[in-house]
Amino acid sequence: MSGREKVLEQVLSGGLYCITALALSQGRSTVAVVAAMLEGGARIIQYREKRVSRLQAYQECVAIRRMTRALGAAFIVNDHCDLALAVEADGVHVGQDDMPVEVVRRLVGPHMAIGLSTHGPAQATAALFLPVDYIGVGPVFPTSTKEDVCAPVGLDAVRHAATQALPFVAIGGICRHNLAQVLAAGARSVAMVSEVVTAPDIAARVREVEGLLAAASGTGSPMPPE
Ligand code: TZP
Ligand code: MG
Repeated sequence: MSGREKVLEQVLSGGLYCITALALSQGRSTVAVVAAMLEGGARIIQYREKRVSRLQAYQECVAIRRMTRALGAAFIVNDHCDLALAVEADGVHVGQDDMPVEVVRRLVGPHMAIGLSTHGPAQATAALFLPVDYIGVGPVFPTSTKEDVCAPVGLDAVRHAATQALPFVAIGGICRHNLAQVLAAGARSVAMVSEVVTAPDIAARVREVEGLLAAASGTGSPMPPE
Protein backbone atom coordinates (compact mmCIF):
# COMPACT_ATOMS: atom_id res chain seq x y z
CA MET A 1 0.00 0.00 0.00
CA SER A 2 1.39 3.42 -0.92
CA GLY A 3 1.62 6.21 1.65
CA ARG A 4 -1.11 7.99 -0.26
CA GLU A 5 -3.44 5.01 0.07
CA LYS A 6 -2.65 4.69 3.77
CA VAL A 7 -3.53 8.34 4.47
CA LEU A 8 -6.70 8.09 2.44
CA GLU A 9 -7.73 4.94 4.29
CA GLN A 10 -7.11 6.58 7.68
CA VAL A 11 -8.96 9.81 6.90
CA LEU A 12 -11.89 7.94 5.38
CA SER A 13 -12.17 5.45 8.22
CA GLY A 14 -12.27 8.31 10.74
CA GLY A 15 -10.53 8.73 14.06
CA LEU A 16 -8.20 11.12 15.77
CA TYR A 17 -5.73 13.01 13.58
CA CYS A 18 -2.83 13.94 15.88
CA ILE A 19 -0.68 17.03 15.25
CA THR A 20 2.50 18.03 17.08
CA ALA A 21 2.95 21.40 18.80
CA LEU A 22 6.19 21.72 20.74
CA ALA A 23 5.19 25.07 22.27
CA LEU A 24 2.20 23.45 24.02
CA SER A 25 3.89 20.17 24.95
CA GLN A 26 4.78 21.10 28.54
CA GLY A 27 8.52 20.62 28.08
CA ARG A 28 8.24 17.20 26.47
CA SER A 29 10.13 16.65 23.21
CA THR A 30 8.16 16.26 19.98
CA VAL A 31 9.49 12.72 19.53
CA ALA A 32 8.41 11.79 23.08
CA VAL A 33 4.98 13.32 22.43
CA VAL A 34 4.56 11.31 19.23
CA ALA A 35 5.70 8.12 20.99
CA ALA A 36 2.96 8.70 23.57
CA MET A 37 0.36 9.43 20.86
CA LEU A 38 1.25 6.13 19.19
CA GLU A 39 1.19 4.28 22.49
CA GLY A 40 -2.36 5.59 22.92
CA GLY A 41 -3.33 4.15 19.54
CA ALA A 42 -3.02 7.15 17.21
CA ARG A 43 -3.16 6.03 13.58
CA ILE A 44 -2.20 9.30 11.89
CA ILE A 45 0.43 11.84 12.94
CA GLN A 46 1.23 15.23 11.44
CA TYR A 47 4.56 16.89 12.21
CA ARG A 48 3.82 20.63 12.43
CA GLU A 49 6.73 22.59 13.86
CA LYS A 50 7.32 26.04 12.48
CA ARG A 51 10.03 27.29 14.82
CA VAL A 52 12.67 24.56 14.89
CA SER A 53 15.77 24.44 12.69
CA ARG A 54 15.59 22.45 9.48
CA LEU A 55 18.17 20.07 10.92
CA GLN A 56 16.10 19.45 14.06
CA ALA A 57 12.96 19.03 11.99
CA TYR A 58 14.71 16.49 9.79
CA GLN A 59 16.09 14.53 12.73
CA GLU A 60 12.72 14.46 14.50
CA CYS A 61 10.93 13.39 11.33
CA VAL A 62 13.41 10.55 10.80
CA ALA A 63 12.62 9.28 14.30
CA ILE A 64 8.86 9.72 13.83
CA ARG A 65 9.00 7.95 10.47
CA ARG A 66 10.73 5.01 12.11
CA MET A 67 8.10 4.79 14.87
CA THR A 68 5.06 5.27 12.62
CA ARG A 69 6.34 2.75 10.08
CA ALA A 70 6.91 0.13 12.77
CA LEU A 71 3.28 0.50 13.88
CA GLY A 72 1.71 0.97 10.47
CA ALA A 73 0.54 4.49 11.33
CA ALA A 74 0.37 7.23 8.70
CA PHE A 75 2.87 10.10 8.86
CA ILE A 76 2.31 13.52 7.34
CA VAL A 77 4.69 16.49 7.27
CA ASN A 78 3.26 20.01 7.41
CA ASP A 79 4.46 22.66 4.93
CA HIS A 80 7.67 21.11 3.60
CA CYS A 81 7.65 18.83 0.53
CA ASP A 82 11.40 18.36 0.64
CA LEU A 83 11.29 17.18 4.25
CA ALA A 84 8.35 14.88 3.49
CA LEU A 85 10.29 13.35 0.59
CA ALA A 86 13.54 13.11 2.54
CA VAL A 87 11.98 11.00 5.31
CA GLU A 88 9.58 9.07 3.03
CA ALA A 89 6.50 10.45 4.75
CA ASP A 90 3.10 9.23 3.63
CA GLY A 91 1.83 12.71 2.99
CA VAL A 92 2.42 16.44 3.04
CA HIS A 93 -0.08 18.99 4.34
CA VAL A 94 -0.15 22.52 2.96
CA GLY A 95 -2.15 25.68 3.49
CA GLN A 96 -3.77 28.22 1.20
CA ASP A 97 -0.62 30.37 1.30
CA ASP A 98 1.83 27.57 0.56
CA MET A 99 2.97 26.52 -2.91
CA PRO A 100 0.07 25.71 -5.24
CA VAL A 101 -0.96 22.09 -4.81
CA GLU A 102 -0.43 21.39 -8.51
CA VAL A 103 3.24 22.22 -7.95
CA VAL A 104 3.30 20.20 -4.73
CA ARG A 105 1.89 17.22 -6.64
CA ARG A 106 4.56 17.61 -9.34
CA LEU A 107 7.26 17.64 -6.66
CA VAL A 108 6.06 14.77 -4.46
CA GLY A 109 4.86 12.50 -7.26
CA PRO A 110 1.81 10.25 -7.41
CA HIS A 111 2.42 8.10 -4.33
CA MET A 112 2.32 10.72 -1.57
CA ALA A 113 -0.91 12.10 -0.12
CA ILE A 114 -1.53 15.85 -0.21
CA GLY A 115 -3.76 17.53 2.36
CA LEU A 116 -4.92 21.12 1.99
CA SER A 117 -6.25 23.43 4.72
CA THR A 118 -9.50 25.15 3.80
CA HIS A 119 -11.27 27.93 5.65
CA GLY A 120 -14.81 27.94 4.41
CA PRO A 121 -17.14 26.30 1.89
CA ALA A 122 -15.77 28.19 -1.14
CA GLN A 123 -12.25 26.87 -0.56
CA ALA A 124 -13.59 23.41 0.27
CA THR A 125 -15.49 23.28 -3.02
CA ALA A 126 -12.55 24.64 -4.99
CA ALA A 127 -10.47 21.77 -3.59
CA LEU A 128 -12.66 19.28 -5.46
CA PHE A 129 -10.85 20.36 -8.61
CA LEU A 130 -7.34 20.22 -7.13
CA PRO A 131 -4.91 17.28 -6.92
CA VAL A 132 -5.45 16.81 -3.17
CA ASP A 133 -6.47 13.70 -1.26
CA TYR A 134 -8.19 15.32 1.71
CA ILE A 135 -8.87 18.75 3.11
CA GLY A 136 -8.71 20.26 6.56
CA VAL A 137 -11.90 22.12 7.47
CA GLY A 138 -11.48 24.80 10.07
CA PRO A 139 -11.03 26.38 12.41
CA VAL A 140 -14.36 24.98 13.49
CA PHE A 141 -14.21 26.75 16.88
CA PRO A 142 -11.97 29.53 18.22
CA THR A 143 -8.40 28.41 18.83
CA SER A 144 -5.20 30.03 19.98
CA THR A 145 -2.98 27.17 18.83
CA LYS A 146 -2.51 28.51 15.29
CA GLU A 147 -0.95 31.91 14.68
CA ASP A 148 -2.72 34.28 12.26
CA VAL A 149 -5.79 32.11 12.44
CA CYS A 150 -8.95 33.26 10.63
CA ALA A 151 -12.39 33.55 12.22
CA PRO A 152 -14.04 30.24 13.11
CA VAL A 153 -15.92 28.68 10.20
CA GLY A 154 -18.32 26.91 12.54
CA LEU A 155 -20.22 23.67 12.28
CA ASP A 156 -21.88 24.82 9.05
CA ALA A 157 -18.56 24.40 7.27
CA VAL A 158 -18.36 20.83 8.61
CA ARG A 159 -21.91 20.15 7.39
CA HIS A 160 -20.95 21.53 3.98
CA ALA A 161 -17.78 19.40 3.78
CA ALA A 162 -19.82 16.33 4.70
CA THR A 163 -21.93 16.82 1.57
CA GLN A 164 -18.84 16.74 -0.66
CA ALA A 165 -17.13 13.62 -2.00
CA LEU A 166 -13.67 14.75 -0.80
CA PRO A 167 -12.44 13.24 2.49
CA PHE A 168 -11.96 15.85 5.22
CA VAL A 169 -10.58 16.37 8.69
CA ALA A 170 -12.32 18.84 11.01
CA ILE A 171 -9.90 21.00 12.98
CA GLY A 172 -9.70 23.95 15.33
CA GLY A 173 -10.81 24.25 18.94
CA ILE A 174 -12.07 20.67 19.02
CA CYS A 175 -11.91 18.94 22.39
CA ARG A 176 -13.61 16.07 24.21
CA HIS A 177 -16.46 18.33 25.30
CA ASN A 178 -17.52 19.57 21.86
CA LEU A 179 -16.56 16.46 19.88
CA ALA A 180 -20.14 15.17 19.73
CA GLN A 181 -21.29 18.35 17.93
CA VAL A 182 -18.54 17.99 15.33
CA LEU A 183 -19.45 14.35 14.72
CA ALA A 184 -23.15 15.20 14.54
CA ALA A 185 -22.28 17.75 11.83
CA GLY A 186 -20.88 14.89 9.74
CA ALA A 187 -17.17 14.69 10.58
CA ARG A 188 -15.53 11.30 10.94
CA SER A 189 -11.91 12.34 11.12
CA VAL A 190 -11.08 14.97 13.74
CA ALA A 191 -7.84 16.79 14.52
CA MET A 192 -6.99 17.96 18.02
CA VAL A 193 -3.80 19.73 18.93
CA SER A 194 -3.96 21.34 22.38
CA GLU A 195 -6.45 18.79 23.73
CA VAL A 196 -3.84 16.08 23.16
CA VAL A 197 -0.41 17.67 23.56
CA THR A 198 -1.20 19.52 26.80
CA ALA A 199 -2.56 16.39 28.47
CA PRO A 200 -0.55 15.17 31.49
CA ASP A 201 -0.86 11.63 30.10
CA ILE A 202 -0.94 11.91 26.31
CA ALA A 203 -1.39 8.18 25.66
CA ALA A 204 -4.39 8.08 27.99
CA ARG A 205 -5.90 11.18 26.35
CA VAL A 206 -5.54 9.67 22.87
CA ARG A 207 -7.12 6.44 24.10
CA GLU A 208 -10.01 8.38 25.62
CA VAL A 209 -10.67 10.40 22.45
CA GLU A 210 -10.37 7.35 20.19
CA GLY A 211 -12.85 5.62 22.50
CA LEU A 212 -15.32 8.50 22.15
CA LEU A 213 -14.92 8.43 18.37
CA ALA A 214 -15.36 4.67 18.16
CA ALA A 215 -18.44 4.80 20.39
CA ALA A 216 -19.95 7.55 18.22
CA SER A 217 -19.37 5.58 15.04
CA GLY A 218 -20.80 2.42 16.57
CA THR A 219 -17.51 0.54 16.35
CA GLY A 220 -16.73 0.68 20.07
CA SER A 221 -16.25 -2.70 21.69
CA PRO A 222 -19.38 -3.65 23.59
CA MET A 223 -19.04 -3.93 27.35
CA PRO A 224 -18.28 -7.54 28.30
CA PRO A 225 -21.11 -9.33 30.14
CA GLU A 226 -20.90 -9.28 33.95
N1 TZP B 1 -5.42 24.70 11.49
C1 TZP B 1 -6.64 25.22 11.71
S1 TZP B 1 -6.97 25.39 13.36
C2 TZP B 1 -5.45 24.74 13.78
C3 TZP B 1 -4.75 24.41 12.64
C4 TZP B 1 -3.40 23.85 12.59
C5 TZP B 1 -5.01 24.56 15.19
C6 TZP B 1 -5.89 23.63 15.95
O1 TZP B 1 -5.41 23.49 17.26
P1 TZP B 1 -6.38 23.15 18.48
O2 TZP B 1 -5.50 23.26 19.71
O3 TZP B 1 -6.88 21.75 18.30
O4 TZP B 1 -7.47 24.18 18.48
MG1 MG C 1 1.57 25.83 5.74
